[in-house]
Amino acid sequence: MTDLNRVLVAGLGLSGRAARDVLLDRGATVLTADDRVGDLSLDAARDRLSEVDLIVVSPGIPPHHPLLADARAAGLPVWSEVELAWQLRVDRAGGGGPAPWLAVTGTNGKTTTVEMLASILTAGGERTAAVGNVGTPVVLAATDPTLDVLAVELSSFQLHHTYSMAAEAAAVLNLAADHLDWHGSMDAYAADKGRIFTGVECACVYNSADRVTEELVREADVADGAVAVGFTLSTPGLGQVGLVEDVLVDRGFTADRRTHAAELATFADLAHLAPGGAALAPHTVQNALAAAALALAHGVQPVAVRDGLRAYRPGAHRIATVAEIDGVRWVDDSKATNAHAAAASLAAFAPESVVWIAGGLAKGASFDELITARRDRLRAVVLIGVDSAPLADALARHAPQVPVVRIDPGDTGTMNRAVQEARRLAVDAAVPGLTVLLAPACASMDQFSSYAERGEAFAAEVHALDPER
Ligand code: UMA
Repeated sequence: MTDLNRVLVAGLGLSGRAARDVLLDRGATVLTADDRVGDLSLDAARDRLSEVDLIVVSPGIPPHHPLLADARAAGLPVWSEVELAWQLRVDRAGGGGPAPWLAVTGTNGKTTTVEMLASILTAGGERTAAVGNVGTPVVLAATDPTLDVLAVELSSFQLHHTYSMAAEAAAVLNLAADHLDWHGSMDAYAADKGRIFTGVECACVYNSADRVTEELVREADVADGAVAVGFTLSTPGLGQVGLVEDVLVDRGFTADRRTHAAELATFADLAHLAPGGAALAPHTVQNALAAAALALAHGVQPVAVRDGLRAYRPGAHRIATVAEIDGVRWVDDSKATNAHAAAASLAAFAPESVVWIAGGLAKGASFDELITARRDRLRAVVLIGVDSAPLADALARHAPQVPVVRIDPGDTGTMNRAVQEARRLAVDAAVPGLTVLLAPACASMDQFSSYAERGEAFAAEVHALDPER
């Protein structure tokens, strides 16, 4: 049993502060270190390791950081805030032990999926919260006795140092190259994602169209009796949830699944999630099916799936129309922080209809596949960020005919300049039905504090274009 009396909390962001507070409440002696906050840097903390029995590390600190290398060499356990949360779970006020966890990971769609899941669980009468990478540290929810069940979004960073979690049900939505600078390789990234299935009690949910997610289930060490359930955009076979025309159906959990599919919801229940009245994006339906599968594994009734999906409203910065000015639609998808998400975003628009604002921190990714697959959508491109060379090179290789404007990272008012350039390019194009789309395919932290701040800066500049508002 790890001693929790003397703990170093490395990183004092959202999760580090929550970990510190919960540990202090339990009477632990807590040392904190951060390169930006307080007076002990991560480097300086390397000399204080003899004072602690455990390190709780923030997700943004990569495993190759010298502090963590020293800790491993000294035999000190290194936990994520999620591992701490699992270890400190409290019993539910209503009895029955700690609240079970329904966990979601994947390269894209996990925030939407946990929020859909929380909405379905709420419709089913459960007291729940969407927590984890979505924004609320898991350790706060796990120590809250009023919650019946948790909808937990987990990033690969969080899973890397998580060892004991045994979710009631877990899903891997998809896997595409991301965060390779942090993990070192695609295999290491996939392996960390796969940890979500370890010890699962009831159901491992995978994407039938993404073989890697299915392999992760096959390789997982789960509890006896746990089942694998795939989600598909086709007619589901036994052991899947999927579609019969425009109806979401279940053949994974319903008692008569050998012969029947149980209706869960229809496309009409999701109609409010189609951008600007366009067709429902395939990934939205996949996310809804994954959320439904996790909720069914927990035991909610099919009617709660329908009611929860109807009630769900997407968060900000996810293909949100900010304004329509002089016939040009301005769309904020700042949440598209990698190539896979930007590809899904661009797919929602007609050929040659997008002035695309992209760039930021590339995180070691390649953009060749993205540009090859979506160059037909592009009318023009505005590149922002300190690291725009990989995107600029991919555009030059695969879409040389598309005009590209690069905003110098040394310029002040990056987003102001990007929006002005995008407007000029849209006006010059002089064709109807154009969209200026912020879907950067990159993280934001080079020039903004978060994808949310980047999206808000975009919206503010767009609104400033329209004096009528
Ligand atoms: N720090 C250092 N030295 C370093 C790196 C970081 O001192 O070398 C310090 C920073 O100064 C800062 C703290 O560590 O004070 C930052 O911590 P953090 O970046 O790990 O972030 P938190 O504020 O704890 O937020 C984390 C998640 N952040 C990351 O994974 C980078 C949040 O996900 C999450 O919402 C929050 O915990 C609550 O669980 C954000 C994210 O960008 C949304 N996630 C990535 C993504 O979705 O792609 C994985």
